[in-house]
Amino acid sequence: MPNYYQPEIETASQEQIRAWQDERLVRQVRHVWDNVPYYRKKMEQKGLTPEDIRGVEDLHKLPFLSKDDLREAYPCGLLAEPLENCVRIQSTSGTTGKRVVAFYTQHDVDLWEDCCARAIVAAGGTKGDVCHVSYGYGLFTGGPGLNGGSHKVGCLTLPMSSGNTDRQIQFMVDLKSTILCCTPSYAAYLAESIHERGLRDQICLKAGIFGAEAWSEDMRRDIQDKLGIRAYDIYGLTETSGPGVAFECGEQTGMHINEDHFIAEIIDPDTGEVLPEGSKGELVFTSITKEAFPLLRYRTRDICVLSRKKCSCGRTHVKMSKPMGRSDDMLIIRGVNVFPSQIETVLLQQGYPANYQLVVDRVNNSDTLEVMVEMTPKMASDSLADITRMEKSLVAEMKAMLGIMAKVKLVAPKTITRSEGKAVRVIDKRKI
Ligand code: DLL
Repeated sequence: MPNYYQPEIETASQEQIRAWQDERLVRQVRHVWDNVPYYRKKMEQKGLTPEDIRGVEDLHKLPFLSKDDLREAYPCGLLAEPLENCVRIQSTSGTTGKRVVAFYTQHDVDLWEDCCARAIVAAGGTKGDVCHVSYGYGLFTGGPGLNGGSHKVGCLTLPMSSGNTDRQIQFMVDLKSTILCCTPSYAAYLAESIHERGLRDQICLKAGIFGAEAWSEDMRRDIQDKLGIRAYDIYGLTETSGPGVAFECGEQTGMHINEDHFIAEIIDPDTGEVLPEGSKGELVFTSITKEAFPLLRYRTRDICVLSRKKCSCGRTHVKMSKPMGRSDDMLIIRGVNVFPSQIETVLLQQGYPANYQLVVDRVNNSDTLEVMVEMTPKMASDSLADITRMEKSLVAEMKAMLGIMAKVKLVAPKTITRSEGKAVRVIDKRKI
């Protein structure tokens, strides 16, 4: 029974990783050139042929792909295999424009599930575990990806999908779930609900695999404390297959990118220039093993840092930091760049739950930011004067973190709508 910790791959030397990437990149460029007229045209516009790409050192010559390219090529324009060789699609929610549809051959599904299996193993998962998958199933990649990974590890898999919190908790208790997979905001909600029902002692969870949205270190601590688990980050995007592109190990200091399948670069989001290791910039992925939907130099819009510092777990694959927001999630408020994650950090540090919503508007030609924050039940029982004092203190903390004034409104517990998938943190009325 393979346990999906694959030391010959996951602890390979830098030279070995590079050799795999060189060989696979050359093959992939040829595959795309031969089968994807859309990308071939982009290469031709740069005067490139496959012969110009002899390895990773030539990667920077290739044109970028962006979400706009994917939308333009919707639905099949970037498909690199005949449709009859494909066995699955997954898709983004399409809330910010046309949906992105990703295609998979059986081989692609297999490799994707291998990546998710590695993530489960890195979080301490083994054959005897009960893996409770509360990511959404269907077109969203979270449920199907972790479900497949869990099967491969040999865990008993509970395909819960999101929602129906009572049933989630009931199964957790009755079937003794040991690993919870869901978005961090849903994990926080489940933790809160478990405490309210007085069921904390009946929960057997030991680990959580949480991703698909930004979450801070403070939020990690909060969930870990409430559920008595270790919470691991997992990253991915529909365009590159789904979760499992990168995952955390026991060190919990960033996510190892599966470099045998993906080449990662960090670029300056404004100029496109490739930045040296350790620089903060936009993450770009090239998928070197995908058959149906291979993307070369895909701009994720996620801002992060890569590190090759030695990891105590022994894995040698490069680590990415938690995304520090997305360049397109970034709010520009009165000319200042604001990431929702900065606000979350302030809230959690001040002892507030991570239930908040930002409302951005424009009044008299000036941007306004209002932060609605839920109080804990104990805070809500404080006097009005105390609540006003807490609001003022939060305004000062946010000014220090963001550099701009925000209006803060403390609201009663459970008044901000809970999400069962990705949390809706921002309402930008300027765009409505
Ligand atoms: O969110 C895939 C996924 C499912 C990842 C389950 C992890 C777990 P999309 O819906 O296409 O795919 O959204 C991709 O979500 O570009 C990031 O901005 C964000 N994201 C994903 N994982 C993380 C994470 C899935 N661990 C977009 N931390 C990405 C912060 C994340 N942001």
